[in-house]
Amino acid sequence: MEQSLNEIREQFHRDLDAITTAESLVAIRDKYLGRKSGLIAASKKNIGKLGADERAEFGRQVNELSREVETEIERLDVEISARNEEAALLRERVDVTLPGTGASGGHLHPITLVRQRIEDIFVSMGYSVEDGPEIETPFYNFDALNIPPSHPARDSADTFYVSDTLALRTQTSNVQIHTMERQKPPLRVIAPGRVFRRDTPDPTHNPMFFQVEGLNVDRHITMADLKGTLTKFVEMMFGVNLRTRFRPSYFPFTEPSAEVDFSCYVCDGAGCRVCKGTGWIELGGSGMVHPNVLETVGIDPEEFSGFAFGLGIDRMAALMYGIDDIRLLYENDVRFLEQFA
Ligand code: 2NM
Repeated sequence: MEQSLNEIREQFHRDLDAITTAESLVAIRDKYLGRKSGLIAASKKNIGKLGADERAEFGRQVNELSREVETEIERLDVEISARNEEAALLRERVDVTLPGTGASGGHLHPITLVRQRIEDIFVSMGYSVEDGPEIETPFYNFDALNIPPSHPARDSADTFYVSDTLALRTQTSNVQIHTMERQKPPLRVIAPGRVFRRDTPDPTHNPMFFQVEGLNVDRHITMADLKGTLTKFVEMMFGVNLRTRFRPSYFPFTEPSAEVDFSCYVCDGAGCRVCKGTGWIELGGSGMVHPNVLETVGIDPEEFSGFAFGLGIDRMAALMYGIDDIRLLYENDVRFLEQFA
């Protein structure tokens, strides 16, 4: 009988050594401790064959084996659970010291970056930033600017008409006209925004582009104020020690009118690729506001005078970022735009 219990014990330990999972542990419990067909229960059936003395001793040994099996199974169950948990932790381990993949945030368009710099410069000089409609009547886009009814710029070959009475503005001057109708001088405003012209796209032209126009109306405003203002702007935008020059020109809305150049910031006037060998870079157009324009908006040209200018924002962006084709700014290819984050 003792031999038999020892055999069960040895078999149990061999079984225990062989198992690795909690499921097989349940099977072992059944095999040894099962109430009906467990090996320990089965060995109890022989108890009747024993004498009274042996019976008590056998009962004690059976109970001891039961407790031992119970304890061992419990111990192994805890061990397997701990092992499983450790394996799971290893499997799901996250190395917090690895570099992150980074969230790609958005950023401003290069034209917006340049526009904001321009706005900051003029705001620092006391200008306010004004906005206006991109679809405009011929009055605000042409008539009020002293552009005659027969002027070629009005032709549908040059201007996008959306109806008989409305067109996409060809410059932002409509904003200055609206502003002068509303406000009495002194007046210092810039109007940045989109403008539209029926041009064939090429590296320096796009049918939609960005302009900033400026207007300063007060008593005793002269050409000297214009030159001082734009020279200061060039210094703040492209670098100190740069010079400007004003070449006589013609616009219907200004008299006199002038094209503005500034000395090349790459070669300082010696001539290079950026200035195409001339030493000068074109900035834009300018002039003294035509008396007819002032009169149209109810400002007395005998009492007030003003200067105005128009600069290309995309041209400046192309210059500052070394972009050789202005159309790249409008394709919205993220691989291109990302360079200006
Ligand atoms: C330019 C060049 C010269 C201009 C004129 C006016 C207004 F409304 F006051 F008459 N605004 N902007 C102007 C003057 C625009 O663009 C090349």
